Amino acid sequence: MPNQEYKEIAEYLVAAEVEKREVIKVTSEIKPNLTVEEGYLVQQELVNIKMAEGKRIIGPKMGLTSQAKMKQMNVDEPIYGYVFDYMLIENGGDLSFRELIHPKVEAEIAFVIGEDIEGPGVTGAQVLAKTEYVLPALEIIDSRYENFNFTLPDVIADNASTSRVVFGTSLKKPDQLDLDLVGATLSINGEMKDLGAGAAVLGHPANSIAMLANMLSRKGEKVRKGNVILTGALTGASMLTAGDFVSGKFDGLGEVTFTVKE
Ligand code: 0L1
Ligand code: MG
Repeated sequence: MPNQEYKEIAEYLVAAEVEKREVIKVTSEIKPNLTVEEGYLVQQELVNIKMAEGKRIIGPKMGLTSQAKMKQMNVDEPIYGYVFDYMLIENGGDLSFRELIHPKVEAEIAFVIGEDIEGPGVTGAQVLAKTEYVLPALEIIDSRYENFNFTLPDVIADNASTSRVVFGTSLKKPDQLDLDLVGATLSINGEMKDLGAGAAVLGHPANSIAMLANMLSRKGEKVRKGNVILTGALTGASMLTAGDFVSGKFDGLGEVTFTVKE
């Protein structure tokens, strides 16, 4: 497929995000045989478009890191996408429902990277040694596809459904916690929607960043010092609606909240 075609698919997805409307998945009509590798080439074009608009990368993120989600999608490898500066919402702040299509929220642990991490062959222990801090987060995913209906190449092209992120304000050194044992609850309007532990993320959230570094190395890239990286969901994803008050409570890492405004 020529580069121009990847770029046109990326433009189709960026337009859906900007115009806040769901679109038919790429593999339905535009490119039925889109592969995983091509999905990442479209994603790269989408990243290039955002960078050309002056948007800044906060860090890559990992998705589909739990056995439950991988089984649901019938895949054996997680995916990555990128979080940009315009996606950040402060802890306790407001999420604008009208800016999004059909958002869902999930509870995650994020890492602040202290030194470059270059694959292949990176291990979770090496990641921990190069991590400055860990912090709690709520990720808001918002697939640009109708009804969150997509194949793996589709969701990769769509920047892994990345939309908004609320980072918590409690930063800990990674050796202050057993991150695989850190539990989290996700509540909406005081009702607990789901709960989980760090081990849901590939056995340990550091393994997720090791896998990310190894995946990035396939395109000659690395995890960079200063990246803030979402490692994947401890909980399932819950639908959001205007008026919701959302709270994620993390053992040893405090609480992250936001309100969904019209
Ligand atoms: O962050 C995530 O795990 C989302 C990955 C994409 C799958 C989805 O949109 O549900
Ligand atoms: Mg996520």
